[in-house]
Amino acid sequence: MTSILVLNGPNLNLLGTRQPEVYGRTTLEDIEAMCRANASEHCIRIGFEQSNHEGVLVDTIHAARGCHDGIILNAGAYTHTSLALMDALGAVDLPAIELHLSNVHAREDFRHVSHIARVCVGVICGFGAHGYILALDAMRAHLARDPEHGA
Ligand code: CA2
Repeated sequence: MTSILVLNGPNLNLLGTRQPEVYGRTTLEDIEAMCRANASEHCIRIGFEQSNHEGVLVDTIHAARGCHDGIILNAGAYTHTSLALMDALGAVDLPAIELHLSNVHAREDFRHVSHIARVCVGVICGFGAHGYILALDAMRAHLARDPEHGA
């Protein structure tokens, strides 16, 4: 059965509690429930994880090899700073999608830079919590096209 890791970076555990005008009122637990419902509808498995620590995110990406067929990563602010996450994604040879709740291109200049995008098959941003469902749909479609990782 196809399995997708949904990995969330720093501060995303605070979703729904602060800055609702930017990130909405949906909590990360709500998003996990939405992702699990979508996965079961499409008969796939998901892993759903969050860490505030760059090294833990690197370890989690490494551990995805052999367990998951693709990675959806909202790396939070590490998107804009982390060469370690870029290297980890490049090393595991799993298709990855970069995801953001907000439209990072409509925000501060430093959010326009992504070190992760170059090792991702695509980027989804600006659709709030629904972006997670868009990313799951996009990853399923991508895996279905790829005979090495297909269902
Ligand atoms: O839009 C996104 O999903 C981001 O990845 C969110 C990151 C930000 O650094 C990226 O540029 C874009 C920040 C996550 C912070 O989440 C909070 C949630 C509630 C309250 C405060 C922060």
